[in-house]
Amino acid sequence: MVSDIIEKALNHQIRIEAESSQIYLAMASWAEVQGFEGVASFMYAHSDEERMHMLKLVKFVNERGGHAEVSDLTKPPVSFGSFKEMFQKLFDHEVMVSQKINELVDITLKEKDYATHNFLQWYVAEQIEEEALARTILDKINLIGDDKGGLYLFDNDVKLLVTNPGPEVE
Ligand code: OFO
Repeated sequence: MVSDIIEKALNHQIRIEAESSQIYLAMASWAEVQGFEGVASFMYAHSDEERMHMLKLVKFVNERGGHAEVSDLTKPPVSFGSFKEMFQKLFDHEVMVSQKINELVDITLKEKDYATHNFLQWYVAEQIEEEALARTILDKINLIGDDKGGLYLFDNDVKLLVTNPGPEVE
């Protein structure tokens, strides 16, 4: 059984994961409109992943006798300036999420909720990967700068990082 404190903290994380999914969906749409299909596929897939992170938390809260809440969400930006700015935002966002996960882990220790603590280890490992990937991409984009040819090649490259290319709409 989850305590009220843990339930509230997990519900807050559910909201953060849902908002992450929305932000990356907005990035995908913006990239697609700019004609950068590779970046768009990467962002669509990333948005799906965040939804999966959210669902995993929903299931966990409910399985442990709590009630996972679906909350309202903050509207993400419509446009992102440049790819450099967009990937910087993505990196900063992942750093913020890692911090939130760490805070959650801290709460589970204070509450002596070792089951939730154990469950959250998956998120701790996932955040290490997500931050590393975001940093790698940001380093690449910083090297390219505003060079159009470089951006074209980068768009092709980033496709290779996609395991699930996202929605197909005919
Ligand atoms: Fe849910 O891992 Fe990114 O934000």
